[in-house]
Amino acid sequence: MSAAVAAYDRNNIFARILRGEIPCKKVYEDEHALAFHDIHPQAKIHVLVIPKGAYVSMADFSAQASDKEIAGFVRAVGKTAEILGVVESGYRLLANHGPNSHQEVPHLHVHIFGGQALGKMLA
Ligand code: IU
Repeated sequence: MSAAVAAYDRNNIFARILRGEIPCKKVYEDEHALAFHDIHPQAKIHVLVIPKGAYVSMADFSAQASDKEIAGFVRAVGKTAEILGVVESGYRLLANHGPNSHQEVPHLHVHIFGGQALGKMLA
């Protein structure tokens, strides 16, 4: 299997947040991931979870990351949802990639939306 791996811009805004150069409103952090509130929330609760490694997309992540990083990231998403208190009421996960999806920041991020009834789809 071959996967195209996108070039990673080490100065993208989320890389700078990970390096502590730019502050964020942190929700959760562990060795694999950081979760923080989106600066332009599109729902009552809108949090981003990012892996600590240098990955642009889920395709890059799944092709390049270790099983430990992948498991750690997925667990961090689940843990963040728990911390936010949205597990029972429900929430939505979304990851944009590439121009068709309007990915704005070229570092893999999963959006968590919740805290309110969401429309059927965000597309
Ligand atoms: P997208 O999936 O790449 O389109 O989403 C990027 C998100 O990152 C978007 O919701 C922005 O509001 C958010 N964001 C942020 O939280 N902090 C920032 O400094 C920047 C963007 I730039």
